[in-house]
Amino acid sequence: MSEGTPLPVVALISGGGSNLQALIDAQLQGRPIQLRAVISNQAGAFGLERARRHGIPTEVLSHRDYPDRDAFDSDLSALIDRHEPGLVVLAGFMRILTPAFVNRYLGRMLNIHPSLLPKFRGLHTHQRALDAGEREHGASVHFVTAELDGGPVIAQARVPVLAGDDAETLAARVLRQEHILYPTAVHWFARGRLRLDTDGRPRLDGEILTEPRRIEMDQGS
Ligand code: NHR
Ligand code: GAR
Repeated sequence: MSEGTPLPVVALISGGGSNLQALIDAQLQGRPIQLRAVISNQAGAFGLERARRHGIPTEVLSHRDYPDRDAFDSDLSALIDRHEPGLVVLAGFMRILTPAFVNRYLGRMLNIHPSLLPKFRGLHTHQRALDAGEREHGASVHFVTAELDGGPVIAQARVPVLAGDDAETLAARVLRQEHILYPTAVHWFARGRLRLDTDGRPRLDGEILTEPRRIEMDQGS
């Protein structure tokens, strides 16, 4: 069953789109979100195919067609705004966004990042966690700010690092958690339970989140 007026959402992707799929599934299960469009900077992204299968409008905007980030981001925001989203979700989106772009969507743009922030901002997080000898790793959902992967963290899911792991096995374990974590945080936002305060702090159910909410599902191993 649906739960009130759905929140219009635009998703930005670059790749496989399994996190997008988790959000599509949440919508199909009656979560109060409506994916209005999926925009990819990569024409071949499999996530575009996932969107098409569900009748969600898709757009490709290749950063290679632009002289600089400002020009790309300016067209990207024009594309997004056409769909009048209440929330923009980065779901495996691989382009750093300019401060002007980020500030336009401040408080209404989320990212899922494959590490336990503030550890391992940026790329290649799984290999870096292994190289650092971490025994625990995971994923974080945060509000996007101009500081790369530095915005306030809302929720995290942890996984163990197991003997014999390589970046691929570890990434797969993290990804399974992401598919629970992201729809959960998006649902909070859609229900008005989650917001970014004017002072830059995230609030959940009226309470300031002094540390990320932990949500881990059962892990077979
Ligand atoms: N933009 C801002 N301003 N702030 C954030 O927190 C952002 C962001 C854009 C993307 C996702 C992030 C991640 O979860 C994200 C968060 C891309 C890069 C990167 O280095 C780093 C972090 C993230 C996304 N991108 C290269 C670039 O030059 C290109 C890499 C590639 O194309 O493979 O843009 O990890
Ligand atoms: C996910 O692990 C996501 O956290 C990560 O890429 C994967 C995308 O998978 N995001 C980044 O690394 C952003 N730089 P998906 O396309 O199957 O959702």
